[in-house]
Amino acid sequence: MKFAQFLLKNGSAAGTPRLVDRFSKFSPSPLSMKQFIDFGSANACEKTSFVFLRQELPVRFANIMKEIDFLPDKLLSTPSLKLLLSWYSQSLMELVEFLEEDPYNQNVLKSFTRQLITIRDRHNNVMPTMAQGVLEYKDAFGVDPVTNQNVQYFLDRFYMNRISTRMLMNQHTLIFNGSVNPALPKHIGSIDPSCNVIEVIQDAYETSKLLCEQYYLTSPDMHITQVNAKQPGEPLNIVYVPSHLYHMLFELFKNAMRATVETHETSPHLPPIKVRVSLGSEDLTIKMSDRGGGVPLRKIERLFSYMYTTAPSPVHMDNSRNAPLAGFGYGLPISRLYARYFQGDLKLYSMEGHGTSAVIYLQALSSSSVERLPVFNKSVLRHYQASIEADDWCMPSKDPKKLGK
Ligand code: P4A
Repeated sequence: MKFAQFLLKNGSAAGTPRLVDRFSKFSPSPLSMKQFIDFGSANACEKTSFVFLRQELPVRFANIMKEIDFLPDKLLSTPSLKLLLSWYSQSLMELVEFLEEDPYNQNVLKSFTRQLITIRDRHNNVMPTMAQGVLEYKDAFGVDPVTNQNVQYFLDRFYMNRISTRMLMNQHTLIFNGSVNPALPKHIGSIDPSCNVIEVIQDAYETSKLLCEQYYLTSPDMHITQVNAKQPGEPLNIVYVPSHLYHMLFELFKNAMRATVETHETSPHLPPIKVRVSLGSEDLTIKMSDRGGGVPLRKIERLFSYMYTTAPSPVHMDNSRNAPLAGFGYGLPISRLYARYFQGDLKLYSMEGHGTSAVIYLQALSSSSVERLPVFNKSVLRHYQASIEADDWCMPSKDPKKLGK
């Protein structure tokens, strides 16, 4: 009987604390776009990828499991969080079994790839399950600024970890399991070495427009302008994961359309959504501006808050196709994580009364596109153990008029 099977028979989580301790002592190793591409190029070596992943995936899983442990007990004890933890324990155990296996044995490589698919599928529902846990916590204990801040800190790290482990598993299974995708022969797994940004923008716009028309029976036009400061006149291409870029743009288009349609309900004309793309020597920047009335500064942070945006609940919706255009869920915070994952960012600039500009910053150079990963260490601990201190900024006085009397 194998080690992991032994542990399993003794209850799903038994024994994993030791594995978590052992592997969380290592820091995750961020990969660059170049390294991702090398794993999948002509000299693609399944053995090298296997040897890397059988260590790196346990390290990434263990690092985040260590952090899950520091969540408030009231959240950890929900059925949702227990289920979620059992997935992580199970996957960690299954992965470490491969540390004893022979990388030169083809059958080992085959079964590793199959195992990665099993693990990826097991974790498919992590987001709705975590959201359910947060919802239960919120319903029972309410939201206060400190809890909101801690949940935000944790979930940004947790979901970034998830984006990264799925990226690793996807790359390995796409490159070594299948043949080349005949529709996308140049792709390296999920990476497009010459991702045409304008095409992805048009794609995301069209899909969002369809949803918008289904729901509102109308939709705003889009105007694109582009500047290639590096090579004037050339198309705007970068090395990127098109599905990540699509995810961000689709989210931003849904928001822009919703705001535009809802603030111009009575007007026959909808102001177009303006998208400007520019490629400089460091950044590729996409700015999407709408005239949807904007959001006051006070409420901008909330649009990125997991706690404030967790509503009851896409999980229980009969048909997710009937979902209104945006409005709940983790669209914006997750989109920002996708942007940050390869050292970019996503920001909102709003002018209340006028409209909103959303800006996506991406690294223009593949040498600068390196994974941005959370690591468990002492300064994380400090963060979770921080007590509630008195705020070091004054509160506005309740009634200034009374001061003079
Ligand atoms: N004005 N501007 C935006 C929204 C409003 C906006 C909005 C009322 C608020 C919430 C929402 C969708 C739209 C925008 C573009 C953005 C973000 C917000 O990228 O015009 O769903 C949660």
